[in-house]
Amino acid sequence: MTDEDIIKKVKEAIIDMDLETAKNVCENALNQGIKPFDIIKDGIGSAVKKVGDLFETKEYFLSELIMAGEIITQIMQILKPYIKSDGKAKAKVVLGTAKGDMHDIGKNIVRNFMQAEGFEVIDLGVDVPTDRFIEAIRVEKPQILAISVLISASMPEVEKVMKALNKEGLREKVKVVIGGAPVTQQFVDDIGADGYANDAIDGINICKRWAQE
Ligand code: B12
Repeated sequence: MTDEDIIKKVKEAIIDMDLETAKNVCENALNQGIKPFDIIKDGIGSAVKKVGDLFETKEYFLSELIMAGEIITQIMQILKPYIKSDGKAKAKVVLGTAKGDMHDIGKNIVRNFMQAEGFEVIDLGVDVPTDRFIEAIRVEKPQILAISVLISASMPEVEKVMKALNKEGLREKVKVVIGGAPVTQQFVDDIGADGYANDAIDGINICKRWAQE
């Protein structure tokens, strides 16, 4: 089977909610030498887009979103050991999902990649209110703040964090990168953050650049 065929099978297994096949195909993909991020981007990424579309058109329901989330979490456990670092120590990052938002699969992928790249990551979890972000920045003194947001309703919460950083005099102390499906470069510019990441690798490349500055 070609790499493309096998990645297509990962995608189909997630859309079909077939956990066992998804796990088996992922293992085959890794054995065949396919890079974990290609599985994440072209397999998982395009599957979740389809699952999201089916949810919007009411062909799938919340139970399918939950199941897709569970399958992806389990696939990530298989991929994690294959995500390798170049070993150089990087910067400290405070990471969290915006208030009101419980999505954490993308955030956890970002965390795994960052840790593999030698970043020290303080993961505040999901549904993180502004105060907790601010407190963590005061206490941990990270060089980077990374926020994930998946639902549009929580996007204003990210803006609140930016306003609080300014108000508390912390804005100059951290670079801020935002990622997640509804985020755009325009949104990042509008709220005055520093970086927009389309996917985890994009985000990590931005952070690596900042760490070297
Ligand atoms: C799985 C899923 C769930 C699971 C989440 C499980 C979990 N533990 O995370 C559950 C079932 C809990 C769920 C719940 C809901 N969900 Co939901 N969910 C999804 C789904 C299908 C996949 C999301 C996912 O995990 N993607 C896989 C990861 C790998 O992709 P990702 O998150 O985009 O992350 C990548 C990049 O964006 C980036 N990235 C992400 N964050 C960050 C951060 C930084 C700093 C960086 C650098 C990069 C980065 O890197 C990642 C890897 O490359 C999406 C569909 C979609 N198109 O996204 C809907 C979706 C996000 N959900 C949606 C909705 C509406 C809901 C609910 C409101 C449904 C309901 N009626 O209850 C609730 C919300 C609950 C809440 N308060 O948060 C909508 C949001 C619409 C919107 N724009 O507001 C979507 C888009 C579905 C849709 N098309 O309608 N959901």
